[in-house]
Amino acid sequence: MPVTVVVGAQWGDEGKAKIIDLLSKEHTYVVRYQGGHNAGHTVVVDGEKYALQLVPSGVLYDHVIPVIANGVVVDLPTLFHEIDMLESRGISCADLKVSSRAHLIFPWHQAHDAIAEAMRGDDKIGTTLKGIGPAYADKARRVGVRVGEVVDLDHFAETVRARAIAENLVIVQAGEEPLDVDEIVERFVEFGRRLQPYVADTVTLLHDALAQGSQVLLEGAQATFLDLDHGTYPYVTSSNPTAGGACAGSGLGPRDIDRIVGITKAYTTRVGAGPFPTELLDADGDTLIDVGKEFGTVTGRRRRAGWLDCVMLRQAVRLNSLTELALTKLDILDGFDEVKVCTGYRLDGQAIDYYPDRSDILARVEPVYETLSGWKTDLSGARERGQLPPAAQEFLAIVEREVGVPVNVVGVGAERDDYLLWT
Ligand code: 2SA
Ligand code: GDP
Ligand code: MG
Repeated sequence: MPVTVVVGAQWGDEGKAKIIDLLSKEHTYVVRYQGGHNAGHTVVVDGEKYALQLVPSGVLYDHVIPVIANGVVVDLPTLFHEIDMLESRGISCADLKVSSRAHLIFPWHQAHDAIAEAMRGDDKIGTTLKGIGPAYADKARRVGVRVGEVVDLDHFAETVRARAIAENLVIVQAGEEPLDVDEIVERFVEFGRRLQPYVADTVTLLHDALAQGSQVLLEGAQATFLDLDHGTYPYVTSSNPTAGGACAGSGLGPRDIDRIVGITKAYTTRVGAGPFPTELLDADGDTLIDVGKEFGTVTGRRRRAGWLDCVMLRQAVRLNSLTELALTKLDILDGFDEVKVCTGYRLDGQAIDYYPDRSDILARVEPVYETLSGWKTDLSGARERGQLPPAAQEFLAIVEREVGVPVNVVGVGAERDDYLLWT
């Protein structure tokens, strides 16, 4: 299996990093292919928590070469803060490679993100305000600054200055304070200098690695239903987390990939605005948030929570060609008397057999639930299929039946080893 993709099957925070950490044991290259420091990927090892935003989650293993590929938008202050944090904890980032084709995030992107959100009034997206959307917009309108430009720092300084001056015009027009151009140029030239040893042609690197028989893991951030094309537009991020985006974002071709793992929680969460058919606005929802510690890894925002939605997961299988699921946080359902699984939607009283293409329609569907009795057992110590109580086994069997792909791994705790193999 030379190339595996890991993709969020819901609205993010499914526990992708924990599964990537697990799969990293058998991969040499772990590659982020989209998003930026809006991501918060958490790995817990021996009680030590690592919350990663840009550096791939495989970094905790010595044998892994972490790669930030062309599809990522890179915030240099965050990248170096993260490298310093990891190195101060004994984790080397010396092998890190950053694609020369990746685009950089600058302070004006964050300013534009805030202005755009403010202009939406009550209909905010609920972005992370990290400048992700504006950075991808600049890439699309061909005025972005790419990582490779730091190899010539004089030219880089000129480009950054010109961009900052142009963006200040727009910022002032929006009634905001202009940015300090000299300060930005000076600071980013220093970041650029520090970035130079990490810059690489990661497309050639990854193809050469495959030719030599290396195993490559492509790490998605955010998730299928935050995808710019296939998510709940406009309440989405500005990249393509879906498996197709893994090709564009890394330079590997579709035929290089043979395993695509969708990550789902045993329930559903979302942070930010947008439709959410199975959302629970009652005590059960509060329990999922409190027991599941559902707060944004980057922003600390309280997430929204609801029951597992198999209609979404079926759509995620189609959109990503998922070969399997990994299901995390089954342990969070331990205390419930009853557990529900959404197996269908009704629209205006009629059952529908498709995933609505419009957010306003999705906001109107009513979930159809199958209700199971809870297992009321602490699952955190379970390490084998047979150690799961019958009700938990039934839950997993329903998911496999409804979604149509096998569940291979089941998470029962936040620690690296808190999982069991289901198939
Ligand atoms: P953006 O900032 O432009 O990408 O925001 C657009 C939407 O994408 C959502 N988004 C996320 N959703 C879940 N988790 C994310 N990462 C952090 C985490 C988020 C946090 O791990 O918890 O700390 O709040 C993430 N990043 C972007 C975002 O909420 C908008 O709905
Ligand atoms: P990601 O963005 O998909 O990598 O997910 P986050 O790191 O944002 O959020 C997932 C959270 O759940 C993290 O705090 C993980 O440590 C935690 N987690 C992952 N898998 C499990 C699990 O099986 N059980 C429990 N209790 N926590 C888990
Ligand atoms: Mg996250």
